[in-house]
Amino acid sequence: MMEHLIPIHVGLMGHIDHGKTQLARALSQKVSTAGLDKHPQSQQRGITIDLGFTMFVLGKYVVTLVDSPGHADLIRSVVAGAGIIDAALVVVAADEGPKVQTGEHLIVLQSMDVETIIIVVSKIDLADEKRQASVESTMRSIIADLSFKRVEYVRVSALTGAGIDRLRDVMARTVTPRPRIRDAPFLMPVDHAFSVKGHGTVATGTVLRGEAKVGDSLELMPQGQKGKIRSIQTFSEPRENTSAGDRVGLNIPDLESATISRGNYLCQPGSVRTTTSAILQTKPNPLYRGRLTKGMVVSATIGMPSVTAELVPFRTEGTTRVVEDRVEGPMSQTAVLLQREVVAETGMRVLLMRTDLPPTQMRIIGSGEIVEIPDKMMLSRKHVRSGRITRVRSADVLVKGLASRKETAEALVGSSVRTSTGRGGLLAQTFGTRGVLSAQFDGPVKVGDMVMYETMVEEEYKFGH
Ligand SMILES: Nc1nc2c(ncn2[C@@H]2O[C@H](COP(=O)(O)OP(=O)(O)OP(=O)(O)O)[C@@H](O)[C@H]2O)c(=O)[nH]1
Ligand SMILES: [Mg+2]
Repeated sequence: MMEHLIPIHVGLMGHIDHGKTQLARALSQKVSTAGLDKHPQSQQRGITIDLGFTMFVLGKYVVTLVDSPGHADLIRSVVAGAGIIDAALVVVAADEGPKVQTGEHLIVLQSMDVETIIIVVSKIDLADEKRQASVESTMRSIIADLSFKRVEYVRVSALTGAGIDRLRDVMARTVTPRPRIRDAPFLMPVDHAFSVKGHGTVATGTVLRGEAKVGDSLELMPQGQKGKIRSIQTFSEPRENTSAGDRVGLNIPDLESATISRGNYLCQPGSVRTTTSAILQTKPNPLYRGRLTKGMVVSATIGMPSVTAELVPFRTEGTTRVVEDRVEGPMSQTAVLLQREVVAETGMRVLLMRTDLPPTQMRIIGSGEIVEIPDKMMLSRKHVRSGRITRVRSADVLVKGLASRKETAEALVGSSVRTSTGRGGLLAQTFGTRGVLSAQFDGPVKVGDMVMYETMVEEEYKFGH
């Protein structure tokens, strides 16, 4: 029956304790195996530790709610969730009003191109009408500075049920699925993997594109292991096949559940590649106040997995990518060097974050889109060799220190140099056997002036080098 409904995926985001999980319970009919706050630590601490999935039917839609943790340290789960949703409910408690992670999650959603959001003012049983209106109006002014396409406002209490039906109506009217591409190789990021007694490994996730059916062989990436689908389920209902947009559990006994982690992908064998570096077209977050420097270590979420990465900003001169030590103003392109291999393809969204900063500061540097995945990340750096003028003669000038041997000096003949005083010159010929060069300058120079010879050195860049 569920197979005739259109699947949509809606994230629940917002500051810790603002009532996301309680709202998921109020809206839902079925909780999945990786359901709400099942983690033992979750029950102990009374907070959400990991993504939780529940579902309910809403008119022609079957809605999967993706409940995320509000705790600042668990922001990577929020970003992972943002990659698989069509819209989000941003929950703000009426008693507390917007807090740090309210804003941070809004930036994550905007960076990940989630265009439709519903601001849910929650716990209205704890605040009077005036207070509710004030929280809503603060949210309206925050939203005014952001670029969401569609924003709705609803006030609810998960405790009394007030506003829940209206929230359902608003969701039915505003949330639309992102385009689902069926006619493409199967691709699904895994969010949970576990072993079921008598069945073996089950991997759950949201199918990003393509189709698969029972009996098909899939490849686990980046590991590269293959396995056959024995059965498929959506919220414990068995089915024969699945396609883009579905939330499914795939039973693949050939795979070992312990080797699968969040952000691994199941795909049509041979259809995706892995990489340890990529070129990003970046969209800086205007609220990020920190500096960007070469080799800066960040957390990069590429599709679903988060990886420690180094940023190497560069500018393009002709076909050469020249590394910049520091970026003043917004960077446009950057190389990202990853600590480990991940699945990547051009067009994938990447979120760049400073997880080393305290969560009260803006941690999101910006986002980007992968525009190129080179086989080797080759970047160029300006290399400066310097020497000094040792003698000024009537016909030429002698320069020492640019080379130490005649052979090296010979290689420099014909090259342009300049002095620290701004004179341009040409290295004309070698002089003697010690690497001294004879040069001509375009103006007066004197003994002791520094002479610089600049070259571009192209090197392969890797994380940690
Ligand atoms: N009075 C009242 N309390 C609520 C309401 N919704 C949630 N709560 C309470 O607020 C506390 C936090 O609720 P949760 O739903 O777990 O909050 P959360 O946003 O999921 O928290 P994290 O997942 O840890 O970020 C719990 O004690 C809930 O019982 C509400 O509508 N009214
Ligand atoms: Mg929760």
